[in-house]
Amino acid sequence: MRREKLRVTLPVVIALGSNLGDRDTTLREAIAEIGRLDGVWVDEVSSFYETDALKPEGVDLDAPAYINAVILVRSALTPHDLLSALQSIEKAHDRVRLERWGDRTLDLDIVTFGSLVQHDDILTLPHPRAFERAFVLAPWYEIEPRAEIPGRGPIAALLKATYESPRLHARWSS
Ligand code: A4P
Ligand code: MG
Repeated sequence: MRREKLRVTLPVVIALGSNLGDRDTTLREAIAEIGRLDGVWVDEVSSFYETDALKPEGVDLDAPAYINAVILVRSALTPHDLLSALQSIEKAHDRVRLERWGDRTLDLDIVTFGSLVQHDDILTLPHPRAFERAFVLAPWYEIEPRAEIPGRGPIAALLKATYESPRLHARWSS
């Protein structure tokens, strides 16, 4: 009998964003790289949406627009190990951190990790701002309309309360 190691996994929602360089290619490569991580399996990928850049002072129409997407994965990695794997992928795509919410080639955020609610210097779960961002909620709603954010409620209601309208940019085809 073939013996397989059982690995306990939790469902994880990851948000991807890019507003510098070849945005589509960067996101496609990042999704493939996440799928190749040992202990991470990609289940669903949303369409790609174009969204206006949100800066600390508000929407900035002079900044390059983002492509945003959301993927659903299962992770056998711990939340911190997954975050550092995602940060390595960001780094490989020449991500530089100059200013808060600054333009970037690639941003990978963990939106939810199972139903975990936790906070430390490195990682906050759920992501503290995802609940009010159409650029996260719209792609997520497309692939998991009944999802909820622990402590915040159903994403369908959260999405209705947002003001921005992400524009459909490209359908996902693997
Ligand atoms: N961190 C804590 N919790 C998390 C989490 N759940 N997922 C820490 C990922 N990272 C988490 O992030 C700063 C630190 O947050 C990390 O070192 C990690 O330890 P960062 O990626 O280095 O910098 P950032 O992304 O500029 O900071 P921040 O405040 O997390 O930004 P946001 O909230 O992610 O917003 N506009 C559009 N249209 N589309 C976008 O995708 N993204 C942002 C970034 C701003 N405006 C945008 C978009
Ligand atoms: Mg980030």
